[in-house]
Amino acid sequence: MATFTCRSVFISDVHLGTPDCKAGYLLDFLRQLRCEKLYLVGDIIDLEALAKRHWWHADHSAVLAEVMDMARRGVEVTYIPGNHDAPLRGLVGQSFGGVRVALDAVHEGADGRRYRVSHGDEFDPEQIGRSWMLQLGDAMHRLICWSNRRLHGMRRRLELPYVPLSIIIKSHIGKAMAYIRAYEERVAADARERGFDGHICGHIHYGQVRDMDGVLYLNDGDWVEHCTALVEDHAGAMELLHWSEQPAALGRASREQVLPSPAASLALAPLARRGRPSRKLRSAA
Ligand SMILES: [Mn+2]
Repeated sequence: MATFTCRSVFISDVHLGTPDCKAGYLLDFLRQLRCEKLYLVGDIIDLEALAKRHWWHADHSAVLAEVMDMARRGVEVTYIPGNHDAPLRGLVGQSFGGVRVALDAVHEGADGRRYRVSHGDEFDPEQIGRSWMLQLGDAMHRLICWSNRRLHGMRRRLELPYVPLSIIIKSHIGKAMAYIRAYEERVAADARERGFDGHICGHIHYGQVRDMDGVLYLNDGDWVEHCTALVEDHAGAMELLHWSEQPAALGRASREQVLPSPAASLALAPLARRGRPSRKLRSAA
């Protein structure tokens, strides 16, 4: 099997325990991965969804088994709970099979840059309380996920690569983009205030590599719609990677140069080299 080698990997918003999780792609990624550090940046197991409705798939167990196996092989695994797996915050400071649970972390890059790592819900004021806006947002998100599943199934039958639908919708909704931009500003301002070179988070399901006035905003995206991971090479360069039939780089930040990931590239990159998938992948959806 081919291997993908790097120094560190950051993934979040996997939402295991929901039918929208693209566990098949994630499993494929993890099985090829050879890294030294793995950060699970929150919302890995959707305990909130599981509490409402029990749903599970064998692939979801396989993802957890793969992570545990990586820890056994000596990979330094850190689990930072998010808002959908918040009960695990009660286990902060403990270790399970070599997986360390922490509220947040400081990652020192191979090039000496220092990043704070957290899920990122603390920068999302709309999470406070269950307002009707949030309920509406939830219903909208479910509708988008449902449409995305339908579209994905259709495209798979036609043997076209996976395309995230919501990113296309989101990119066209000015209000959503303004919200994302304001969120990024809050995260970057906090990193600047704390004296870090950047902040690595997830939460908003919108992967991004961006320089914000000298501070790096790095969002590792999600495995519900976009199947993205943030990876660090052995020189310290950070890259946002989309992983499906045709992996694509969606932004890169080395010490010398930052190539940001514009919304258009995020939406279209998986389409750029459209063709028949080189290998069959299973999907959990
Ligand atoms: Mn979250």
